[in-house]
Amino acid sequence: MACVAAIAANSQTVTISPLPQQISWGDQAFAKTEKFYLVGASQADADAVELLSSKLDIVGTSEKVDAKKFPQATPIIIGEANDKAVKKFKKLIPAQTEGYYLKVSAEQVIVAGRDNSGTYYAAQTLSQVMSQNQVMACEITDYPSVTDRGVIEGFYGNPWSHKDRLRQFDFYGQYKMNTYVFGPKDDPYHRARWREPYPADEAAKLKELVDAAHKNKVKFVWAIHPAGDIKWCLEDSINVAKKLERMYDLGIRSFAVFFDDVWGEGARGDKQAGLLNYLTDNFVRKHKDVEPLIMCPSQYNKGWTSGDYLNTLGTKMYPEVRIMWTGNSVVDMIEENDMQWINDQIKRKAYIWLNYPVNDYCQSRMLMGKTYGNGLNINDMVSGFCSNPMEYAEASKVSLYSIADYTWNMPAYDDVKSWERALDALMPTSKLAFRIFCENNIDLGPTGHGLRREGESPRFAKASENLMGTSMYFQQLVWAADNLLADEVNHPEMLDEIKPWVESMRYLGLRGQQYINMLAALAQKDTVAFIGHYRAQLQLEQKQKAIISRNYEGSIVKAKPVVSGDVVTPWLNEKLAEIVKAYKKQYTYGLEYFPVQAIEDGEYFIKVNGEYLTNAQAGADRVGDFPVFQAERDVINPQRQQWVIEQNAKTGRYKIFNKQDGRYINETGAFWFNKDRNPFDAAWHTYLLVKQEGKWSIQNAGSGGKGYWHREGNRIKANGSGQFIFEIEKVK
Ligand code: LOG
Repeated sequence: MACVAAIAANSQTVTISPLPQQISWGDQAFAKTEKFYLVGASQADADAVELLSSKLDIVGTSEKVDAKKFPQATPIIIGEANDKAVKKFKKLIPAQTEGYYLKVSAEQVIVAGRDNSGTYYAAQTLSQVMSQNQVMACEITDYPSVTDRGVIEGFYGNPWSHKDRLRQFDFYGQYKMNTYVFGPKDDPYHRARWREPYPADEAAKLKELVDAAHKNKVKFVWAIHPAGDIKWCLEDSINVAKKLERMYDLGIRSFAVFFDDVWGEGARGDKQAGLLNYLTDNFVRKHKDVEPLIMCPSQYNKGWTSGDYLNTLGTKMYPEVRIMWTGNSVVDMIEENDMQWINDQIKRKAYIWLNYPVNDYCQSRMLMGKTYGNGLNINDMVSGFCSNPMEYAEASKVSLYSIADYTWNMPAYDDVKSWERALDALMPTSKLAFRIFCENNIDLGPTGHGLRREGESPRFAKASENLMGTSMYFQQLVWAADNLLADEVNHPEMLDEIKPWVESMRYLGLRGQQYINMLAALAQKDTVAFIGHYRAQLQLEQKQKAIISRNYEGSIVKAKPVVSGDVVTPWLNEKLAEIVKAYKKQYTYGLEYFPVQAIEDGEYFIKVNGEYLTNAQAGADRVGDFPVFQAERDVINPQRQQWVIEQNAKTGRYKIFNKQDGRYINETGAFWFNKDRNPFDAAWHTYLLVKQEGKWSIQNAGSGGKGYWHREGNRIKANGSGQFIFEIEKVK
């Protein structure tokens, strides 16, 4: 025992984030309460000096190491490679830009940067080392794997607030990310009204942001998105240059031009290259302190490439202009082969725009899981690596913490450990509750972009093997939610952001408990109790469904939270449907409390104006043809006009298939059938049926969008408003 305790007392208790390139720990150097004096402060990076002064007990400054002047204090020797104070340690400082050497010992601390950022990062690391109660000696040689590391605010939806951004910059400084690209799609002066200057008050705020970024050694890259309506003429080239010039006046020194998500004229590679070259000549090169431009192409992922667009950019655009890239598709993780391919096309190193953890295309989900899937050997193949996050700035930090880890020390990146450290750092005293929250908010569900994230609700499969485990799991959800909702210590801004999801998780837990109660009531044949719990469950479900995130006036995107949308939620919905079915089979008591199924499972004619929807070319394997309207009953093959309509227990939506050959109708109104995915795709091929004054509307649901079926010529289409036009009649 004594031996174990001794080891514990003499080993470090903190893991530095991001992981340093080289680190060796020694014995105890001093206590957390140690006093220090600074040597070299007048020449050293001012932000680094300020940081240490705010975090440590600094009793004064001195020109040289002088034990007599501050007998009770330890010297911190600080500065950049050529500064007087650190000159003699110059050989120890790594040659890489932003590199640093940090040595903590009982006698002295050395904080030596290759450049200003290096010193600042050494100071950041030192403040992490100092967070231990017994501060252990250590020697660190450190530098980044990727030159431009950080975040691109590039999503659709509510842009981050001023305060969100200020907090982000502190976070980037803390975890050594050096880049922030400003490109929120719904900032009017970035995109829709790109020609206009920011109003004075907004410009002043931007100036404040730029200063805050620079204090944290973060490059503030301001992006313009003129592609929607730019005219390829000198006048508009001048308009872009003018706007950049105005942004320069606010202190911005790095710029980007975006052409993503446009088609037609705005997407022409030759014209875009021309504009970037014009801006390089007439704006960048006119200033001594402006970085080469960054551009986001229209074909920004491999799936969208065609013609010689990329080659045009690669050959016509000045080689110093950096080109952004999201990977093999819009939302993708990046690997070595992918980098090889794109770099060959554009004849330069692509600048990665990683569309994760952005959730603007799956707004009901919070993406709180591990950040994995990017190659660990691509650091020399990229000219930058930025993550596009969620409009939920604080919640995004779980992933951004790992992006910082990954881009700083790529070969050593471990997504699992990084995620664990992120939870610790972000919610130190609510870690367990926060962990349960994050575990249940991981996957994106099926989306057009296809990315899925593994491991949602990882403990549920085991837990739900038996009743006790299931009950415990739902209790945990409630416990974690209650703790987070009551938490007044940790990270209030984060809790505020995730609150709608936390509340939804609480309702999910409570509903699960009611399900367990329903099971017990059924086992005991207690119909009154069963109906009681059933009703309680319904009420909870209604409250859960009423939760809306970002529900304020002027909100660009409101979201209906879904928690564990891939695991626990569908499981519970299915179980509830099953148990209700089982109850209805045995009992009649309380039937009036169950919602009436709009249409009973069965076989139907589907008609518009008396004409029958008909499977005219039956063929079980054919896809893509579509049913047509026919005035007459088909007396030879009556089944061609008979449609089986069944409610899907899992989703409550209806599937519709033809009696003749079993083919389904898909979201475009065409036939679909997939042997591999038999019987059908519940996410895509299900509908909502609603009746009003004798007529039905059939609406796409799930992944199929929300379009209503309507009649176009002789067929149905599902992209419009065709409400209450269908006659649905039971086949007798
Ligand atoms: C947009 C981006 C959006 C993201 C995810 C790029 C280059 N552009 O499909 O603003 O946040 O995908 O929805 C995009 O990724 N378009």
